[in-house]
Amino acid sequence: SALPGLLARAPKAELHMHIEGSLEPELSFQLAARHGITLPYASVEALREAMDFEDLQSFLNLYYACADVLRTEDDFFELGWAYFQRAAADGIVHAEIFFDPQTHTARGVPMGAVILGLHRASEQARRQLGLSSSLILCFLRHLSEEEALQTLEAALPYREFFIGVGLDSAERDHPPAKFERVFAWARTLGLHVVAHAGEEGPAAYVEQALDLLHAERIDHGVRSIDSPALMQRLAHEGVPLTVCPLSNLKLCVVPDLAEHPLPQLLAAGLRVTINSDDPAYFGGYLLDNFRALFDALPQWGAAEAYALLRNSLQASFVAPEQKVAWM
Ligand code: ES4
Ligand code: ZN
Repeated sequence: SALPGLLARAPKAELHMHIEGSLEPELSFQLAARHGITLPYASVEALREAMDFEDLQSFLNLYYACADVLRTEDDFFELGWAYFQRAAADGIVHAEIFFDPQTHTARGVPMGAVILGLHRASEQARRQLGLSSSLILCFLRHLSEEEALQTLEAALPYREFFIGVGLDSAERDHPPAKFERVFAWARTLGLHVVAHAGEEGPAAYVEQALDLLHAERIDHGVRSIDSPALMQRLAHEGVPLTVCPLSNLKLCVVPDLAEHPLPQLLAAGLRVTINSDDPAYFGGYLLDNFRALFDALPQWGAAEAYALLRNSLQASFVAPEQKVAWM
């Protein structure tokens, strides 16, 4: 089925997008030139050709290497502003954006440069594009909980500029249980909590994210399909899943979009949303994800499209009045 044209302009929220994953090769080369950095690729084309991944880790290696060009508050502003312009063009009215401070502070970039640059882009997007947005600070799960605790502490002077914490990076062998204390602390600070789980890791990691971290949304969560009991629980509790179809395809989480578990998740009553994850690396922004998905699923039509859009607004962390105004 073709995606109804109306959908392109319908108001939608994006809830799972890593701002470092929106770094387009052109901007990478511009920033590298600005800072006198030599990238390990000869050209924009050579860097694009390197975006052929076999799993999550092979992607993360390139993603962390490219993030090295982000050095100053202005770099983070430009990164954020480029995303917001693309998001507005896709009809996104609200975005809750992940950032990975540890990727930057480990290289000597100040926490303030990261957060204040992104915040300035967010303010400009609100004023000039009518697009609201919030930041979610993600802990890198391949690092220790001690380092996550230090990161949250370093971000406390900027507490007013982010609304929640998340958990990302290499999932295998880094279960949610490893981060129970730092998530408990975040909750006492009034922060929202989300976590990547069930992308490459098992359904049991989704259960841990719910039971131990008290995650309000699960990022990815596609491996929940392996556990009928968990599927029932997610449907019953109305836990949103932020699913990223092109990401799953590019990282070989699914062999083909036609075999994506999304139709089963939606049919089982789960509150699923569609998101772009790392759009500069995975072949497209939010509408590209919708288009690719609907092209691959002939059984889906306008009813499914609107359910997914409604879920995105409903699963956001904005005030209930704002949700009503959008719908
Ligand atoms: C990520 Cl696709 C994905 N999975 C886990 N962590 C990530 N960080 C950026 N993209
Ligand atoms: Zn992600």
